Amino acid sequence: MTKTVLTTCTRDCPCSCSLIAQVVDGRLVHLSGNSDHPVTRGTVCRKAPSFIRRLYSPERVLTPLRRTNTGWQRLGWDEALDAVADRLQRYCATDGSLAVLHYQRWGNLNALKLLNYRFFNLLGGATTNTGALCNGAGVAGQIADFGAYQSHSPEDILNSRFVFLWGRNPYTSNISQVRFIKEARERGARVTLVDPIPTASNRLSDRHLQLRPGSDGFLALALAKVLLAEHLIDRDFLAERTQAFGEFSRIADSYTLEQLAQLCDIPASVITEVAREYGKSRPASIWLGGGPQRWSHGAASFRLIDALGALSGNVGVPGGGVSYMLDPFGHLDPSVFGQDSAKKSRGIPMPLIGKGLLESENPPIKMIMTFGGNPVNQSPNSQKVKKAFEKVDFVVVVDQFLNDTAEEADLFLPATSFLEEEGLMFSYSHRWTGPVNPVVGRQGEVRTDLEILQGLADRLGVGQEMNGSPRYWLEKLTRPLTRGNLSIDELLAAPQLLTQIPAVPYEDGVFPTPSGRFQFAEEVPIQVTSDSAYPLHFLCIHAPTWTNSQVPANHMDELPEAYVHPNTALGAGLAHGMEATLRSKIGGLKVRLEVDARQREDTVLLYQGRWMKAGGGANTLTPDVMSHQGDSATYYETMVRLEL
Ligand SMILES: Nc1nc2c(c(=O)[nH]1)N[C@H]1C(S)=C(S)[C@@H](COP(=O)(O)OP(=O)(O)OC[C@H]3O[C@@H](n4cnc5c(=O)[nH]c(N)nc54)[C@H](O)[C@@H]3O)O[C@H]1N2
Ligand SMILES: Nc1nc2c(c(=O)[nH]1)N[C@H]1C(S)=C(S)[C@@H](COP(=O)(O)OP(=O)(O)OC[C@H]3O[C@@H](n4cnc5c(=O)[nH]c(N)nc54)[C@H](O)[C@@H]3O)O[C@H]1N2
Ligand code: SF4
Ligand SMILES: [Mo]
Repeated sequence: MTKTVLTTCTRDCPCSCSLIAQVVDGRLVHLSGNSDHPVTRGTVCRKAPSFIRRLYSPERVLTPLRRTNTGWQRLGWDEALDAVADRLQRYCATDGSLAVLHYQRWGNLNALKLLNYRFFNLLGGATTNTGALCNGAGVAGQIADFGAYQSHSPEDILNSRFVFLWGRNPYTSNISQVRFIKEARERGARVTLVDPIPTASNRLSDRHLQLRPGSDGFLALALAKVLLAEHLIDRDFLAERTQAFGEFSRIADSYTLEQLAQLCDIPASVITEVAREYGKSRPASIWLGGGPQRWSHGAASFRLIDALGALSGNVGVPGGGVSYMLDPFGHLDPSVFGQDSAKKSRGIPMPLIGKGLLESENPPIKMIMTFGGNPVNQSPNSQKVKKAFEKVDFVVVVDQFLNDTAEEADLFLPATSFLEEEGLMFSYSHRWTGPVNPVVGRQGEVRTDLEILQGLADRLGVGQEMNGSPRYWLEKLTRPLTRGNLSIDELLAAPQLLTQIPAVPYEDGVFPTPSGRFQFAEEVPIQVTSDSAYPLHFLCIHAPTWTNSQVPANHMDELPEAYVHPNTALGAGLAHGMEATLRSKIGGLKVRLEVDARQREDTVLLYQGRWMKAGGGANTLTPDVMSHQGDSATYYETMVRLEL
């Protein structure tokens, strides 16, 4: 028997694609895009077949496991939950609830996962992971300027005459935007890509500014200098809607165009040409990706880019804007997270989690429970994180696969995939919700995060407070929406437009900053990163064919490829296809060289995510440094050298 089920992809991905699953005799055979969806419009990415392979993978864990001296041993759910509840009770009684670290990430963005916070709050308040691995610096920069972080609706790009794709590669990480960009170009929009590496998005662009990594702020300032010099600015907007324009102009005056051109490694003549095009095409939009903000000075770079929007008056207008992302959970009821029950709270910033764990005291962390993340692999300075996890008394990993973090676990609890559970999705790039429906029956004995925590809550005397079906909790979470024009039935039946999110932010010209105006940056705390012992920028970016550390089996045991310019290989006495070592000041990683004449000579490109236990581990090279603003990881600031 064949049936189709409508669901929504829950991957940590801006698209939140509406999907149609084809099921034959109870087995998922195909995932396709839902062509009725107004934004994702039938797209589905090339990763989708791997979702099916992961669902049925022989490597997937289907029962709880306990580590013993002789390896992993299966155990029943009752025994597993008794063991976890016993430990939770013990540490809470002797050391206090802060001795437990609840490590939550977003391998599955289903809104129900927010209930995980409720459980740990009911215990009295656990230590949580704070800060960001992903977007914190960029968000901090946008909040400083606009008072919030909001994004234009993806389809609004059709109104643009000029588009910057700035450190953003929709082909890898926002595939549903590709069609809109193509259509915008058909309507005459010109597209400029700003990225230190050549990406598939070169195909979407008329021009590629292959700047020095990390120098985006200088490029933005150079563009601003031309806009100012050539009066390509919106004087009314600047006078009525902005703050600190004078200070910003003085920053621009303090550099020559030639100095800035050298700092970002783009010729002044090209900068002038691009600035003229941006300044003269109205409306013009800037679409930011994560790359320019995974640096210590990431927030400052974003602020200087935001300034271009304000200078040219491309803020609050259709087809304009400086768009990064939306807050996916901003419209839900936070009281459901149960913060009131927590008597204590403490955070360990994710970029420094190894250090934070090793130095934790009063009380030290005795137990960790991880959900939806692979911190040993994905945090900077992985080896330090691994050592820190080893020192913790009791580690419980809730996941689907025995990844690098599971290597450090005492107990492993097998989680459902999004294809086996109910829920609701909120996107971080568009305004549509999406229902998550179980597409097939569950494999083995896997349970949802919610069911696991309900089982623990029962054992710890707070069962009443966690009880309830997915629908019950979704209804509570979405109360701010359902009080308006949407019912829970509608939300669970089909994608719904959240009309409270504006398609064009700041259209009224009012900004939620202290002054109510757009706030220009008043200083430029940016520098070019360099290190004579480690002369190459290590761009360990997101892979086109997998998400973060969810690497398909056929790529797992391959040596990671490092893409370098031929002269870079030659300089190290190496050639295409050879094995080599990348060395940073904290570690080494074996790679296979891919020589590519399109790369910059000062850059190594490597797709991150492969597991340390399979010979990968980009983050064995990335130091644990936190951004100046936004408590974010600074992966791309890492410098390396190439060795035989
Ligand atoms: N296929 C795939 N899709 C994904 C993911 C994945 O791992 N794989 N991850 C998901 C996640 S967690 C996220 S956060 C999102 C978004 O993830 P993003 O980080 O926004 O990903 P990209 O759009 O690839 O943009 C990163 C781009 O920034 C460039 N870059 C690096 N350093 C700099 C710099 O200094 N300046 C400039 N201008 N550019 C720079 C990189 O070369 C790269 O092309 O993608 C999601 N989607
Ligand atoms: N070097 C380098 N490192 C990076 C980045 C980079 O660009 N370069 N990017 C950073 C970014 S942007 C991000 S967002 C982080 C991502 O880092 P993480 O958030 O740790 O992401 P993943 O490695 O994808 O881990 C997600 C895990 O969730 C599991 N999972 C999926 N669904 C469920 C579920 O329903 N329940 C439970 N319990 N588990 C589930 C998956 O099996 C997987 O192991 O990494 C960061 N790390
Ligand atoms: S593009 Fe993103 S949301 Fe769409 S199917 Fe792929 S991973 Fe899922
Ligand atoms: Mo991310």
